[in-house]
This record gives sequence, C-alpha cells and structure tokens, in this order.
Amino acid sequence: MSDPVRFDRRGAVGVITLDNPPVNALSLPLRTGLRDALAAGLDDPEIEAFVIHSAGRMFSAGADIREFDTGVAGESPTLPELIAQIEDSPKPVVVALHGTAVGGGCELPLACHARVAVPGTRIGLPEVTLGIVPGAGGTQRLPRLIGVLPALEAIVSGKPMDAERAHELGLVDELVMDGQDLVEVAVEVAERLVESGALPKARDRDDLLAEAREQPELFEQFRAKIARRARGFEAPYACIECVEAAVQRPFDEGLAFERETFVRCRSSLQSKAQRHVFFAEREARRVRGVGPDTAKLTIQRAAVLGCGTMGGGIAMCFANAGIPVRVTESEQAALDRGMEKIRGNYAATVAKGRLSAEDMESRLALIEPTLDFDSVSDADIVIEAVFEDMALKKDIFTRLDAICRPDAIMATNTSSLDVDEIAAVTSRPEQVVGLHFFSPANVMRLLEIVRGERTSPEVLSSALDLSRRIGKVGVVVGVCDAFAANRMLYPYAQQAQFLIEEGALPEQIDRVIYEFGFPMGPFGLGDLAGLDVGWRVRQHREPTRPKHLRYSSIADRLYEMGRYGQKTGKGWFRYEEGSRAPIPDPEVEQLIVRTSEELGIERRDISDEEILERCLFALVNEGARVLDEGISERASDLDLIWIYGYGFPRYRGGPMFYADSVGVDHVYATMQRFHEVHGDWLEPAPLLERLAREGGTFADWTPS
Ligand code: 3H9
Repeated sequence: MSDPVRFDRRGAVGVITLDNPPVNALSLPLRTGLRDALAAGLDDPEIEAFVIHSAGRMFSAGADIREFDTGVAGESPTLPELIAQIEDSPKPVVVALHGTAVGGGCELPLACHARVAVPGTRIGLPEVTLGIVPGAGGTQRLPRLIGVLPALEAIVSGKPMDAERAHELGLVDELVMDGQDLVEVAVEVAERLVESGALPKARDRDDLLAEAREQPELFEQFRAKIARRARGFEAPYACIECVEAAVQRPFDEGLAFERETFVRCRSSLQSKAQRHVFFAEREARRVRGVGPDTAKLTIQRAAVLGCGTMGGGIAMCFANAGIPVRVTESEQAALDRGMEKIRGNYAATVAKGRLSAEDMESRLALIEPTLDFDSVSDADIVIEAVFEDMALKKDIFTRLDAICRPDAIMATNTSSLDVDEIAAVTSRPEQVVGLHFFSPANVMRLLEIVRGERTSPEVLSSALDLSRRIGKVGVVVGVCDAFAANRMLYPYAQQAQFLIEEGALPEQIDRVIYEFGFPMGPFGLGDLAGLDVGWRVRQHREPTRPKHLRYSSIADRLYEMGRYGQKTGKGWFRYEEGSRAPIPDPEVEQLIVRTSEELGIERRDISDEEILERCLFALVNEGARVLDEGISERASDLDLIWIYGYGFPRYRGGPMFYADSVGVDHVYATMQRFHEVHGDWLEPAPLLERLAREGGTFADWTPS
C-alpha cells in the first residue's frame, strides 16, 4: 500500500497530500501520517504555513466507519486530537476541497484557518444517517461559522450542500475560479495569512451564536418541525442537543458534550443498524457473475409500455433522471389519463415547493406519449408495465423481440409472474430481466431486479447502474413466486389477518406495527394498495395453497362488499372525503367478530408483543427460506428490500438484522411455539433452525 500522506514544499508552504483510496477515509494510518507531517512542518523553520488537500476524486468521506467496531477509531491520534493540533497550529493551515468533503472530512476543514473549494464540491455532515452525531467538533464549529439555523438544518438532515452555498454561508472562504489550480489558490491564501499574521479560528467566533441566544424557542420549534420525519430516530435529537450545547456552553464544554454524545450514539443499536444499512447498500452492488469489468449498456433512451399508475410512475423516474422516455398505450383515452396523472403528480410537487414550474415542464418534455408500439424499437431499455396477465405479457415480449435492437434490455415490471416463462418467448432470453418497481414508482426507492435463469451479466450490470442513475436502490433476486419482497410480505399480512380472527382488531395491529416504526400497519397498507389488488393476487395464488393450511376470508368478504380501500373510502378502515386518516369502522368489527364465531374461535385478548412477533417473525422466517433457496444472495439484501420497499424502520436495520439483534435462537424458539399452537404456516424454516442450533446469525450466513 502506498503512503497515505505526502509532504511537499511550495516555497514556505508545506503542502500535505492525503491519498487513501477510494474515498480518503480518515483511517489510523492516514491520521498518523497527517499528525507527523504537521509536526515535521511545525519543527521546520523554513515552513510558515500548510495546505492540506487530497489526491483522487474527493477530499474525504470522513472517519473510517469500519474502524468503529474494531476500536481503532479510538487509537491516538484520534480525529479530535488531530483536529485540535490543526486548530492550535501557530502556523496557518489552509484546506483545499474538491469532490466531496463530509463527516470528519468536513470537520477537519472547519478547524483549519481558511477553506478553499472547487465549485460543486459537496460539503456536509451526514453522520446522522449513520445514527451518530458528528464527533470531531462539527456541531460546535459549524453553527459558529454559518449560524445556528443553517447548521441545524445541515446537521439534522445530514444533506451536504454545494461549495457555492457553503461560500454564501461563510463556510468556504474562497471558491476556485475556472482555469485556476486548487492547490495554487490555497497556497496563495496561506501566504496571505502568513503576511497578515491572522489565524482565524471557528472556535473564537461568537457573533452568530449570540443571535441564537436571543431566540431560545428556536430549538423546540426545530424539534417540532422534524417530529414526523424523525419519528423513532435517536440521532437527530442528539444532534439538536449538541448544537444547543454550542449555543449555551463555552466551546470546550460543548466539545466535551458532543464527544460524550458521539460515543454513546456510536455504541447504540440504532447506529449499528444504520451502519449496517450503509454497507448493505454497497454490498448489494456485488452480484454473482458481475464484476467491475462486466460491460454495461449506457441507457440514453427508454420506453415504458403501459401508462397506468405503475407505467406512469416508471416514466417519471426516467424523466427525473434526465433520460428521454416514450410511454405507450393502446388507446388514446388511457394515454391521456396516464399523462394527466403524471402532470398532476408533478404539479403536486411544485405546489409543495419541492420542484420549480420550469423543472416540471422540462421533465414533462422528456416524456413522449404515443400509441405507436413500434416506436419503442430504438430504445436502449423497454419496460413492460401492463396488467399482470401471462398471456398478455408473452404477446408483448414476442412483439418486442421482433422490433427491439439486438442489445436492448427488455424488462418486465411483473410483481409475481415467472420471468423465465416470459423470456422464453423471445429469441434472446439473456436480454430479459425483471424490474419490479414499488408503488408509487416515482417515490419508492426499491427496485427489485429479477435475474432470470438466462439473464446476462451485462444486462444485470446495466440494470444495477440504471437503478443508481434513477435514484433507486437496486437489489438482485432470483425467480420464484412473488420474488423476495412480496413473498415475505404475504406471511406478514396473513398473520395479521389470523390475529384479527383470534381476537385483535385492525387498529390494534396497525398501532403496534406503527409504533415499531413502520409508516403504517398491514391493514392501512392494504387499504392504500387496494383490496381489489390483493383479491386478484389471491385468485392467482390460492389454487396452489395446500388445503390443510389455514385461510382467512375476511379480506375476500370486504372485497365482495365493494370495500376496496382508500379508493372507495372504505376498506379495513373508513376514510372521510379527501382524507387518508384511517377510522375504525364498526361494520368491519362486526364482520370480524362474526367470522370468529363462524370459525368457532373464542376471541381472546392478544398482547402487543404477540402481534409484533407473529407478524415480524413470520416474515423473517420466509426470508430464511428465500436465502436457503438461493433467491437472494445475502440477508442484508432482504433488509434493503424491506427498508426501501415497505418502510421497515431503518434504525432497526431491516428484518434480518432485527432477527440477529433479538437473537436468532429467540426467533426460532418463538416460531416453534407459534407453530405448535397455530399450525403449519408458522413452521420454522430449516435455515432458521440451523442458525439457531449452530449459534449463527443471518449477517454471517453465506450460501453454501
Ligand atoms: C464520521 O466522519 C465521524 C466523525 O464525525 C467523528 C469521528 C471521531 N469509511 O459509497 P461509495 C467505502 S462518520 C469507510 O461506493 P461513492 C464504501 O463502503 C463518517 N469506508 O462511493 C465503498 O467500499 P466498497 C461520515 C467508506 O462515490 C467505497 O468506500 N461520512 C466510507 O458512490 C466507495 O464508496 C459519511 O457518512 C467511510 N467513511 O460515494 C460518508 N465512505 O467499494 C459515507 C465510503 O468496498 N460515504 N466508504 O463497497 C458516502 O456517503 C459515500 O461513500 C460518498 C462517495 C458520497 C462519500
């Protein structure tokens, strides 16, 4: 490995280069090298100032997150020690930023005496997304430099800002102009500081904090503002407390408070879970048979077949990413309705102030509605998003096979049909892949990429690439009935229905699941998706159910009553005109109680704990089968599916991580108990049993 820190001289300025690929993480060897380079420069009478900059594509991604669990993060020089050394340096230290400067990679610059940046550099403190607070002075120095409210916004959202905005706010002192060299400009700034004798330090600033001291209500207001978005998360509130400490306490005390808070958060289960999700997202890009050298098709032109809710949402994903897309329908009226819906969706975003009217028009201009099926022939990717009907899909793929370019990707958005059977009607099954978007497709971040038996590595690699381009988290799964996501959803939703037959009510179950951290419970979700949709899926699945297995018919009865959910104002709950708030409905309760009677079930009080365990462990159990059957390569992929597809709370790391955290043996023993009482649906999966017996975890499981 090459040396992560180099030292060169430019006149009287010592130029320190950080070089720790791929992201210049501030790992122990880098910290040690930087400490030594600074010490050598301080000892050298010919050096009057320093410039710190980085090689590679970014300044730094911050602390090395992998060191958090090994204890190396605490080894000297720690990042706070190094940062103190920089701030206390009697010779000015100027930092030169490019690419990305986040986390510790932003905190280190905050302690320098001046900051120079290339326009477009992403600067910020994303620690909150890892379940921690910035732990190297970020919460103390940032508010001093840019003001309390902008600092709260940056730290609590974790979203980086660009260098131009950072310049406006006073975080960046100088932007590098076109044609200028970053390091040269930084050297000039360092020379000017030497000349003036100035050594400006963020810690000495108090003007912007004084303003905030006049408005003590600011923090409560901020807490109220984030309450919905941050529900259940600990770190956003810990961040606010640290910024509050910056305002109320002297610098060193504030810094100590931040450190204490950081150490506490770092060892919390929430942070472990959120770090797990960070690495899971990166791991999901590693797919069997696909390597860094696998060729991929760059998608420049897309087509979507079908402009219903799904097709329209998918077309929006392309337009949002700047990719021109054609959408087809067979009838003008359907096409008009679909385009109207797309326009309405964009207009709603404009009304919320999240999109400019101009951007809306330029996105709409990228979507070309057409009745001409053959016009999709020049697309790099065609996504079929028509009704879930095998015969129809086969017909479409036969037609596509005749007109698409030889290297075009032919994708189906089916949520349950056999991708191999669809691919088999074409002369090029290696070009066929499942791209299962989640509704609403323009909002939900999961993209289940279904690898058919013959799907080529190039097509998979292109699909993974595309998922990132359109802002989705792509997770590759194999072909099986309902794939991984919906397959795991069924036992979860099914247990919820059995529980209401046994004595619970939909509102109790939804409350328990909501309190666990999901945005809504299974009944609210059913009403949102439409009970007619669930009914149609059951028509397809039901014939395969072994008849000795229990079946709950309440959902069918609601469907027969015309209660389709939110769209009809009535489903599991009732809805007032124009509202999405579920209201318990006595009519549904009567139906449930009657059904229990008919089934001869004596209704009982059901504890919240039982509800949670029956629903969640059933889905974990199905996840274990999905892994065992090779449908998914790793448990963390299933965690991503649940976080991004169904809103499983991120701070619990996804269902498989959750199972590990409560103990696989506990999950297994509980399933065994449930199985004895409630029958075969709850039979523990062989992998769950194996892991429990061997003391294993899902995290460590690898396919044999
Ligand atoms: C912190 O700084 C704490 C301090 O406040 C206090 C300390 C006392 N560490 O994402 P990519 C790996 S907490 C270790 O594909 P991109 C990543 O796993 C930190 N490894 O690149 C991947 O490995 P692999 C706060 C890291 O260009 C490879 O680098 N910082 C780290 O799409 C490439 O990553 C953050 O939260 C890290 N910090 O995106 C920023 N970062 O190839 C975290 C990345 O083996 N990082 N790796 O899979 C990011 O958000 C993105 O990596 C970034 C680049 C936007 C920077």
